[in-house]
Amino acid sequence: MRRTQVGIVGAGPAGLLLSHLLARAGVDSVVVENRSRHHVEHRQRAGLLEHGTVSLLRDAGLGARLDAEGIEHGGIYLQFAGERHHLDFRALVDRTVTIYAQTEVVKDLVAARLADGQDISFSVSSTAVDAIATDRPALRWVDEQGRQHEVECEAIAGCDGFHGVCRPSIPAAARREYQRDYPFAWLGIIADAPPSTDELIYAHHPDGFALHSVRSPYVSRLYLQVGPDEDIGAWPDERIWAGLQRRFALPGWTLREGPVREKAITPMRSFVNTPMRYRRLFLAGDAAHIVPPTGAKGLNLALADVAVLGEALTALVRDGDSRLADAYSDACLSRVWRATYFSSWMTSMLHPVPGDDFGTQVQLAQLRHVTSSPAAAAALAENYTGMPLRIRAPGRSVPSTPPPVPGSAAAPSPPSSRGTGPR
Ligand code: RFL
Ligand code: PHB
Repeated sequence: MRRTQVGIVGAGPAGLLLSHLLARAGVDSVVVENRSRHHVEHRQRAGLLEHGTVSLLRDAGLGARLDAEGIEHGGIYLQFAGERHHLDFRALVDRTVTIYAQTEVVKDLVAARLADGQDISFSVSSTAVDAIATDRPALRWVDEQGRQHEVECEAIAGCDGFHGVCRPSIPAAARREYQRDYPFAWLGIIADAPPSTDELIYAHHPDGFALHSVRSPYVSRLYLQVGPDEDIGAWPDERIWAGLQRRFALPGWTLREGPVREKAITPMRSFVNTPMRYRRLFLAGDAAHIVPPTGAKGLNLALADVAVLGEALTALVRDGDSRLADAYSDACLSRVWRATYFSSWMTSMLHPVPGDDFGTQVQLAQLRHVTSSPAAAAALAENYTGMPLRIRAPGRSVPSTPPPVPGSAAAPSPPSSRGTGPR
């Protein structure tokens, strides 16, 4: 039987970065993925990297294209009651975020792994994990040509997303799930239209939430709140643009339209599985937790998990030291719950629920608070730009300077109101 040190299920951002970090520390891994390389490299998802995620990728030698093509943003706009307000993250917490699509992170990771000689098995089927309670768990799959494979591992990393096979393979009595579903969904489009804004616009409107994000100087990413069971067939492009135009409308500002290249509806859910480990099976990323996309935390959490897991597995399988592996779940869950709280708070503040007039007034009061109080704005900025990683990637040190304390010398200036739109 073939052997490896770490069997990795899933070649999404979590699985690929884990394999990369382990290789840099001299640890051998096998990666299996049930979709094609083209599919994982072109699946439209996240687009926003926290400050610490950018440092992590750079420190792992993955910064070249990110530095050349990533678009640094120093704040966001919050729009409500017919006005657009700017939150200046640089002034508030001395932090920025970077727009760099998940598709590009995955392309960079696949290229780096293949250049390194890593074997990634794409388009597999019948993935299964076995003997996870022992020191020699096994990973099985059937390749594209129908051949069966089995690899004996020292540990298995379940990086196979929310619908993967790893989490359900943990005995029900050994784990607990926490879940909240939201009564709405996001309809997202990619449009060949130059962005109409220099920074992201989160808009609260009586018709529902809308978000204007960007992908490049020529491509916009836009989202619109729809009902939870909405059919994409009921949303021809003209209806989507009309909805976006209404929700973003401001005097003197125009939303540029263009051909819609892709559209899809995403349900909104918060989900956490605890603990994130069962014996020699470690869960990371969406396999362990899901956040609604409003705070842009999912991809960042997935990469933060594997930064911790890379160190823990290196110590376990290379040095025979289980202390970091034992600390892995708790170390990740404190960040996970923090991001779960923040993304559920952002989601609740920005999505009006039809018929809930009381709730809408509370949302508007919260929005007025975060756009007028430097303390409230700094709390949003601190969470949005991301908590410091405070971990070491294998072989390298990730610097982590905490953001300034509001009221200190580097204190934030009050958020500015810009009723007329972006600079
Ligand atoms: P992934 O990306 O789902 O990768 C898991 C991989 O495992 C494979 N797989 C299997 N392979 C082998 N055998 C099996 N049995 C398998 N079952 C599954 C899958 O094919 C897949 O390739 O999980 P990972 O690596 O944990 O990464 C998580 C992120 O993808 C996710 O959290 C983000 O995309 C969430 N998200 C956002 N996160 C951010 O940080 N910032 C954002 O701006 C942001 N925007 C978003 C988002 C997610 C969205 N959608 C569509 C869910 C916007 C949207 C619309
Ligand atoms: C995106 O660019 O896809 C994006 C940005 C910010 C979010 C969610 C998604 O909060």
